[in-house]
Amino acid sequence: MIHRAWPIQNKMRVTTGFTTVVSTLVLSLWPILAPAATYQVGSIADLNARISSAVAGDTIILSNGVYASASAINIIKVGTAANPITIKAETIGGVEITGTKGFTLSSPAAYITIQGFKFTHAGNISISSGTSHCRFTRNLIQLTIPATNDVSYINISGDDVQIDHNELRNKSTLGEMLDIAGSGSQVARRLWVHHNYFHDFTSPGGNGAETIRWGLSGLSLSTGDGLCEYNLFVRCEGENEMISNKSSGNTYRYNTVLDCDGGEISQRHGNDCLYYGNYMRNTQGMRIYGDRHKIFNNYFESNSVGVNMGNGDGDVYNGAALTAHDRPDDNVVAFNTFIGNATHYEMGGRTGGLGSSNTVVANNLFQGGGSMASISSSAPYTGSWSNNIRWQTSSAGNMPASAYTNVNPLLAKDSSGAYHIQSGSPAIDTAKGSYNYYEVYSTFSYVTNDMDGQPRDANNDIGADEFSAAPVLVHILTTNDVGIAAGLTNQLSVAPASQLVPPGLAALYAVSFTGAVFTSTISLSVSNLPANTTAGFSRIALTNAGNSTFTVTTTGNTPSGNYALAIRGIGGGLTNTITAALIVSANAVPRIVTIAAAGTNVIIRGTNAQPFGSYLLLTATNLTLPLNQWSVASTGAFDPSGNFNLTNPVLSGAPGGFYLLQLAP
Ligand SMILES: [Ca+2]
Ligand SMILES: [Ca+2]
Ligand SMILES: [Ca+2]
Ligand SMILES: [Ca+2]
Repeated sequence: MIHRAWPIQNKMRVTTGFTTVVSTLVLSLWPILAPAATYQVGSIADLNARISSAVAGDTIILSNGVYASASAINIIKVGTAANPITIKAETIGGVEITGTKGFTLSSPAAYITIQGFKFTHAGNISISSGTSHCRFTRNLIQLTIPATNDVSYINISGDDVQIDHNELRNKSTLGEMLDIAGSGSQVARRLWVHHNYFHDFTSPGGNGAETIRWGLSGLSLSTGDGLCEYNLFVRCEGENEMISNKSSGNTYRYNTVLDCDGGEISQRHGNDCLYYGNYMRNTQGMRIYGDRHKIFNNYFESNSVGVNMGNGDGDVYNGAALTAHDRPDDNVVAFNTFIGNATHYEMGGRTGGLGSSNTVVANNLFQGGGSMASISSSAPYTGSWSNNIRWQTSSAGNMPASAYTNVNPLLAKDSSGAYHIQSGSPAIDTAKGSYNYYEVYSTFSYVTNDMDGQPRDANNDIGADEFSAAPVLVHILTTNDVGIAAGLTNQLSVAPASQLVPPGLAALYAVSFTGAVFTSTISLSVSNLPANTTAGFSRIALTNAGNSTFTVTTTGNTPSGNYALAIRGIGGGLTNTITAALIVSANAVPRIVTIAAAGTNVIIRGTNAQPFGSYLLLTATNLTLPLNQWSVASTGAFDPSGNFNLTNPVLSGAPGGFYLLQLAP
């Protein structure tokens, strides 16, 4: 197939013969004047050409296939909020970009959406400073980076970037999966990272292999207002800092971090960040530097450490270098659930360390595992401890006896695999406000929900879980919740939506599947067929994404009528249904719909014929002439839809005539 970079809706109007030529001449002028349109292209060269002339609202579709890039695919175009420029794969996961480099978005690019690609090229993806509102969604990113190169999957310096529903996997080189910088001393603002699946980052050795590095020391006092939520991280072990936050005012919530041995969420630089509603299991927990962070509603299970309050080697507020391990001041660790961690809460040692100051540790629930609080005596530690629950931890460590109640919190695992408090738990309604080290009282008014996303009631429960019957909005994420196919509400599509067939003929539909779960397979079936009809799919099983031709074959005994065929795709725990209309006509009688003179031609159009059936076009000057004396003007076959469109030359000065369509025997 030749892919022409014309608007698709206009391609559909191209018909046959002389009409094609006219359409080509007209349509080739359209892009100059074009309003927003949808284009399909089949090469990198055509993609680049179409990008270079894109206007707000355009959608550019790259046909499924594998394409090798020889250089960056540069984008500097500007869409709008209402009319973004969308560049997408024909189907999600159906287009792979190999070669040297993928998309590079540079100033002033804005409102650009990149959707559905598989990126395996060697160089990074870049969203530069000066861009805004660009989005990468439902892409699979597994770059082919030479082993000794320091390359990130995506470098982000633009504002209002959205990175969602991507799968970023299998990295083993220096460089981040998401490398967030900025411009001047300002970190990229309002970045939204959500519903991504980050997994299998193996250590190349050394620093600079964070799964996400959000800022830099030199940007750390600028406010990012970033939001990192509903992401799943599995086996992200590029280095100890699984996430390294190096800017201020960001929120990390509702993420799930599993099996990142030695990997931690590192609050490395910056102030005023929120960490809440995160689930961490078999990791190195959270490590905190900087001031005024709030760590609440988190669920820490079977980690080497739950929360590691850093031991500073400088105080940025008092002029220490931005690269310092800023002494943690005025942080809050409250309403968390700690289960079976080797050490639940600690401040480690540091030679000459400044320690940490004024940390509130309150209303947490500790069960099993090792020490509740292991505080190095090599540096100052100040704070307050109050109203925690301890049950079967190996020791209280440095937590004062007045700061906890030793009582069974009645925890039990629910179907999501997380321990929750049960009816009758002493944690229910027993949380309290707390004074900090400086005798300032807090009611924790910002704790308005729990680790399930359920609202806190009038009397907060101790720990991350509020005992509640409200809908659960947050849970330990699985691969069903994140990545390129998560959240798609209708993964099946069918085209055309309706087919008309006379009895005895077949109707063909294209069924497309864009994936329920990345690794899942669906099997296709159909119901609601008319009597005396058979049906089949060219491919019964589709994995991740693909197409199947669905054929319905009627017989002479198929009753006429209008049938809503229910096509189902079942798999991955989901059933998707889509309806295709099949209209079985009474026996076909072709008819001429229009007949008109056009220059030296007469054009006859008609419908309702047997698809692919043969015909004779007869002509005579005298309508009463016996049929066997009419002459044959032309012969041919009806098109697949049973339509016909005949162009016949008429000699200049010829007398008027009559036409008759005869079905070939
Ligand atoms: Ca690091
Ligand atoms: Ca500080
Ligand atoms: Ca309560
Ligand atoms: Ca709850």
